[in-house]
Amino acid sequence: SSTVIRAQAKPVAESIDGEFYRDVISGLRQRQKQLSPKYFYDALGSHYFDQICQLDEYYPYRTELNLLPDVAADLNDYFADRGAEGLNVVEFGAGSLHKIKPLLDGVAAIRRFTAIDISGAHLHNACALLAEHYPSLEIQPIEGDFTKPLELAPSAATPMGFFPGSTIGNLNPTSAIHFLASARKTLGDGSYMVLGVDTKKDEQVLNRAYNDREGVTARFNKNILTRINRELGADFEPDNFDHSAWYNRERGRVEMHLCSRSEQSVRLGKENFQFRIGESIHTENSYKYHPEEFQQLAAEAGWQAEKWWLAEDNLFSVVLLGN
Ligand code: AVI
Repeated sequence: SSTVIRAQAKPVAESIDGEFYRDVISGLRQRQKQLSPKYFYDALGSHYFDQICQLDEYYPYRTELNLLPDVAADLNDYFADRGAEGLNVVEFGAGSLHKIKPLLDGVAAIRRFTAIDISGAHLHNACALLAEHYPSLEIQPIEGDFTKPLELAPSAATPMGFFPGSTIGNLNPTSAIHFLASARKTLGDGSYMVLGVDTKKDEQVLNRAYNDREGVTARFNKNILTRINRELGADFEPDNFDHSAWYNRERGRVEMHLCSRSEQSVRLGKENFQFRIGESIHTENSYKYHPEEFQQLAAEAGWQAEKWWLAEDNLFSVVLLGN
């Protein structure tokens, strides 16, 4: 049977003096109020995100998933004669582990799988399910914030980072460079990284993807307020905020906001935060990149683009980086 190595159970930041609290307070004190999108992913938020991935309008998930078998076939050839010790795939922000399957099915060199995610319960369930289907794979779940450096369990296998879904787009370009540099440190010299990168495209396609007709993205967005109420004791009325998302062409990103429907005051700890009608909390950016733009960004973090895959109509891209 498969080996599940060292499950780390570290609560993320739920206490009143913890990181979550400090981040929320400092975000709400800004002139443009903001919250980090990493806090979307509690159990319910992860569930909403899985629902988003099934929406017609949300092209990134299925487009990347359809591209991954081709990626896997090419990676299989690429790694066929590079090192007998095989590959340790390290997935950053592993979520539901749907994306790793095409790689596990198609790349013979993969021996080990290290899955890092902030949502512990979700991660451990997903790893247990994966272990049933891949009995000879070594699986290591790590509960934690993938944007911070971490230590991999010692292994002779060559590390290959995996960061699908265009999650890199949720970091601003400077943070994306920091993340890629920190991932390079975690993975080490002579390592690789496979990333999903969403492309710049028709604005209507982008706007539809973040404004679905069923309102799932709106629920996903507002859930961050429900989470702050539950875990930090705030008194947000989530229905007193409107979901708003649009493509900002100048910045090359889709922005998500929560806009106050009325003049209102929200209490958190000892502070009251005032909202004007229409005033927003900026909850997420989703940057879109031309391949050349992304290649340049990766180079600043010490990575070279070895291979690119583009989906039909250039709707989404996958890149293999090496160092
Ligand atoms: C996880 N991430 C890549 C998604 C995105 O498209 O930026 C999160 C998301 N936000 C709204 N819909 C999906």
